[in-house]
Amino acid sequence: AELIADLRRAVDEGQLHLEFQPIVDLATGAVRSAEALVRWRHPRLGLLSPARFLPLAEETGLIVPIDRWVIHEACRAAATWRDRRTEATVAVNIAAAHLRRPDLIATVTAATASAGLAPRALTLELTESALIDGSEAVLDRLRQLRELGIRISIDDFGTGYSALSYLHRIPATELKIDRSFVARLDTDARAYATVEMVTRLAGAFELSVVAEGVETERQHAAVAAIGCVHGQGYRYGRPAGLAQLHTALTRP
Ligand code: G
Ligand code: G
Ligand code: MN
Ligand code: NA
Repeated sequence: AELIADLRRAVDEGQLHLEFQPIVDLATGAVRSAEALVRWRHPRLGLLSPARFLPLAEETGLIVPIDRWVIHEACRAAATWRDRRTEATVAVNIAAAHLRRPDLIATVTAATASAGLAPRALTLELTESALIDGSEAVLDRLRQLRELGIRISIDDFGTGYSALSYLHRIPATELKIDRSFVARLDTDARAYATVEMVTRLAGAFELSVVAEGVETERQHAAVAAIGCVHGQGYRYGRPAGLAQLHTALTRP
């Protein structure tokens, strides 16, 4: 309960910050994008990961102002790195509760405009579960976002209901293969087949595809051999501050 009051203050008092994790082109290693991940430096408890406070934020509705802050901050950050690599995009995670709000469009529009960022440089990561219980209004909102140029990525793909029919309806631009499949690639033929299938599915739907949670050389070789285009994980870089991402972006 006390943590709720603290969290309410956290946004206003500037206790949140972002880390960025690179998303690379598997063939060249070049950084193509970065996922923004929120962190909370609590005055007494120290650095808290999203796992510690996002569930609470979701229960209390505080997730919406937090996500809003993240979107603004991520767009500002992306504007600083677009001088270095003009095509690199930024990805932010959007909570289900936020997706249900009509004002998401206004938030995103304001954030990109005030940062001077092209809408196509922003990706919204949505989980399957957030999309599955999505109403017609949510689908309509996603279509409007797409028309503005915003990219839509389906996060943790394969872990939700995976009703393939919804892929036909959601105007996605990308699938992110959940890291649980990547983690078992070497030892589990079914995990391997899942990564293969999702990669082919992405190809057929003309979607970009990211293998998440690539940690080892073997996993990197496997996802590259399968034909996955992009990778994210400790093999390429951990979530880190903006300065470190700038360095990664200047690597060829
Ligand atoms: O960075 P870390 O592995 O601790 O993140 C854990 C989870 O928190 C991930 O599933 C990620 O999607 C989620 N997350 C991180 N940052 C944000 C954010 O700004 N908004 C929302 N809604 N989720 C986030
Ligand atoms: O659910 P989402 O994909 O948004 O979660 C992103 C989270 O995954 C981040 O919190 C990040 O810390 C974590 N992550 C990123 N790369 C790796 C990895 O290679 N291994 C593991 N175990 N976690 C990772
Ligand atoms: Mn994500
Ligand atoms: Na994910």
